[in-house]
Amino acid sequence: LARVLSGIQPTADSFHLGNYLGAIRQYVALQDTHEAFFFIADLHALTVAPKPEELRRRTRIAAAQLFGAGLDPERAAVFAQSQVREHSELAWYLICQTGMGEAGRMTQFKDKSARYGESSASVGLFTYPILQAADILIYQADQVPVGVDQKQHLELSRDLAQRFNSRYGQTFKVPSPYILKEVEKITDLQDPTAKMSKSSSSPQGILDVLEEPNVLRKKIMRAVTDTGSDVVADEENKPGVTNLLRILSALTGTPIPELETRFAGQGYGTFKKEVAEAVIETFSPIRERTEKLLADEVELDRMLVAGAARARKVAQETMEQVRERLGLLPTP
Ligand code: AQP
Repeated sequence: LARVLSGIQPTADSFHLGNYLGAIRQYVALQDTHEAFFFIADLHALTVAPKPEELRRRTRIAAAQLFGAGLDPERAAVFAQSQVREHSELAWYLICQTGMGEAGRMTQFKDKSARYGESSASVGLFTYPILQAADILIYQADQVPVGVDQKQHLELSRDLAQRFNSRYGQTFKVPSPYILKEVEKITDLQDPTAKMSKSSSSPQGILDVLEEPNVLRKKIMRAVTDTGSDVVADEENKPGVTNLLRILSALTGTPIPELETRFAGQGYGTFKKEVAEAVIETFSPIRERTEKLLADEVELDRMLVAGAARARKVAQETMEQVRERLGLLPTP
């Protein structure tokens, strides 16, 4: 079986529709066809120094949402990144293989550090893509399901794998991104050219998986469209309508041209109502299951520890080879 691996940050109290359509839904589908590893990226979350209690709470909420969305602990190894310590170890080895210029070209660092001011952004935020490369390479992953915002980081992972292999001998599989074009970038409801994002979208611009149906409905009804009234996909002139069409199409499996025909001459109101119902229908069962899972923290933690134990076996195998290749002495 080919291997699939991906991670998601616990940087908010809920995942959003972009995370769900761009990533989580693919995780659930791929667990049936691949050997699957999915983790909550708590080490990545540390780059912005969250409060310890908040990080712990959000890590559990994130895990409960992944299981709530349909990940099955029997089929997929689901764990917190910090529970497999080898991720951090490999990150150091890869940091030593990465050029300063190469790391400096990562656009997400530029965007995120601009928010904090470049000199107060942590070094961890700068080296983040290299830790991400370690996350992927340590499992010898074939494919990495992500949104398009992660494409550049995936390129770096591929470069680092190839460089390591040519310097030290074949060690890592070179991973490929798994990006579904139709949902690669779900945009902000209020700013439909920007990506929907946990940390930069306004509350009105983001649809949270754990949000109450009424709130979801209101946000969608107030989503920015444009002055016309035609429900047609037109990225350039109607980015808001196009985003909503993509969402409805992805959630219902109806092709966009069919939706355009169905809503012809009906204006935005009817269309938005249907989008809202589709989102609510998808999120409600996930929310209910998430709440149930969160009610038993002991069991939730146990599920993650079991997932980590499975993942760690694979990670340790890779690391033994890596240490030997680098010229490090055997560990006790
Ligand atoms: N708007 C989006 N459309 C499609 N995919 C998206 N992803 C994120 N936003 C969208 C994908 O979700 C996965 C998990 O993302 P992450 O938690 O690692 O962080 P991110 O990509 O940086 O997402 P956010 O919401 O913007 O979080 P913050 O604000 O914490 O950085 C990834 O596969 C991502 O591509």
